[in-house]
Amino acid sequence: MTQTKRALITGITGQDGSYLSEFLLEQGYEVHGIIRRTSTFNTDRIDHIYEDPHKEGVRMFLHYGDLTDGTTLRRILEEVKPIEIYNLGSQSHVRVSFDSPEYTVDSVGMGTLRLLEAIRDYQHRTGIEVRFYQAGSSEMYGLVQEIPQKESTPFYPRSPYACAKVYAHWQTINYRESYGMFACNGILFNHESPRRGETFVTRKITRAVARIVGGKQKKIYMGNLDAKRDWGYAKDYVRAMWLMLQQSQADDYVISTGETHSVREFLELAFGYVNLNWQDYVEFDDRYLRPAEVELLIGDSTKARQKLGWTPSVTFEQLVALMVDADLKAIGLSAPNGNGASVIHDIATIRQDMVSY
Ligand code: NDP
Ligand code: GDR
Repeated sequence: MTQTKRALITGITGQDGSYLSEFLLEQGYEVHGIIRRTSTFNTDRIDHIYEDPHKEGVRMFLHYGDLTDGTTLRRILEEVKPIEIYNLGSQSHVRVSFDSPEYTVDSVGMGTLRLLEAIRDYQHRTGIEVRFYQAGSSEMYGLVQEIPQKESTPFYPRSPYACAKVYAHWQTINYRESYGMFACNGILFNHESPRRGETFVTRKITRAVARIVGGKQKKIYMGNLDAKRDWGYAKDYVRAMWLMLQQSQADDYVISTGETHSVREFLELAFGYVNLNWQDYVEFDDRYLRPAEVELLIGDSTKARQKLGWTPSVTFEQLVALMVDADLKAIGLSAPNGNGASVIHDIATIRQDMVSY
């Protein structure tokens, strides 16, 4: 009889956590996720895969916990006994990290250390190997040192968030080298989807496009339009996380498309997709600027392509189209043409416009 593979995910309620859960369930895993207690439900992205734990054959379970609470992490580890852990939990907004640096660093940096320590003790006590994935970020490259950025490119983090991710990255390597842990760093460049948080620039734009078409919004206020990012599709990127943990050796990998585009180009495409001119709707607001900006990111994922056999499946143009389509659909409007209709399989929630950044 084959043993059920059990995975534990921190950040399961986020964009990546939800896609990774779907992917692992499809692969036959039992999926356990850590969620934070909130006064209103925050499980929109995973509601469609969650099942009543009283039912027979259920393979997805949620546990209350927090990366700032080491005792609970240890307890969950003992209870779940996972063979793979994906550490996706974090205060993941770069601009917000300037407002809440201590909390960001606690959850992103110290949170990773707490989890690594818990795994080290668990492995030592039980002799069971746990494979660990750390959600590293292209933000760690920060100020441009080399183009394109690859695994060997030096880091120059430019925000509390990025500094904390660099700390988590090096701790992950240290636990691998010091204790022989199977611990991998994914250095993932920006990846987006209809489930992207509404305050990240791509989703802020596609949501605004839909709301402007639907007459619910007149303008969109933005910061630096010159920033360039290497944007991919989140569903492709969670597959890479899993592939890293299936190798015979733990290692670090850049995951990226290898193309870079400015925020302005994203605006042009997204508004152009519904036959609007972005310049008629976009206003500047300096509150969306960052104290220090990351101007240019473009990744070289040759190592992942060669060793993991990973390739992205969605182009920049397709990504913009599928995100606009999903946001139109979410407010009851249809796509402007047939393009991308087949990829509208996502939930996209429209919330009150009380968010900033
Ligand atoms: P999201 O912001 O969508 O999700 C973050 C998740 O972390 C949520 O489930 C959130 O819970 C949870 N979380 C926040 N604080 C804590 C905490 N203190 N303890 C436990 N969980 C917490 O991020 P993404 O899904 O986009 O990203 C996943 C990971 O990958 C993050 O670590 C991010 O920094 C990193 N990353 C993301 C990239 C991207 O382009 N998306 C690129 C590179 C790295 P809640 O729902 O309760 O807020
Ligand atoms: P980023 O993503 O900081 O790259 O971090 P974000 O979408 O927030 O910003 C991308 C670029 O767009 C510029 N920008 C704006 N950004 C936001 N959010 N709102 C605006 O109005 C706006 N106007 C211009 C920004 O200045 C920036 O240059 C994301 C997160 O998911 C991180 O967790 C992850 O690690 C990295 O991607 C890789």
